[in-house]
Amino acid sequence: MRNIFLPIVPLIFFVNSAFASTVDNESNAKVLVQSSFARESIPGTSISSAYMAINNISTKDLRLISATSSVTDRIEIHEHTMANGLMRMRQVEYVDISAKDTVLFQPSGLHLMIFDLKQPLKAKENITITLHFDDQSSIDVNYIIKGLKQKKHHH
Ligand SMILES: [Cu+2]
Repeated sequence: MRNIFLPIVPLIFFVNSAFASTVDNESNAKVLVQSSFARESIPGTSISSAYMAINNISTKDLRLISATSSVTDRIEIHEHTMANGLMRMRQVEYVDISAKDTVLFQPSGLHLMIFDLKQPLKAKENITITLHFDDQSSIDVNYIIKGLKQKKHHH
């Protein structure tokens, strides 16, 4: 996520990967979604997670209330929290994005949790997720699929 605020080189990279989606149903843009990506699904599972930065470019507070996609019938808004040194996640009903503010969905924080994938998500493919807001507006966001991190599980 930190790349967002770095100049020039990362921006060119993001533009090339078609990261930005603007505009809502009405044509007066309310949110700008950047740096959107989803994780490749772990083999043998039908879950994934998706991340992005949602910038409310309007002058009114907005509330993200749901997300939908053709790749599944079940996407939840989740949040990671640390409790007694353990990473936990829980579902949240909505996420408020104040006027002119940006909310980050990022690993170890807020994320879209994708369940019951109809097909596995493969690296370098794209999916579309529609974000729905409490003012009835919505936005289709393109998410590039990133490969799984090659990290070993230690205990
Ligand atoms: Cu989750």
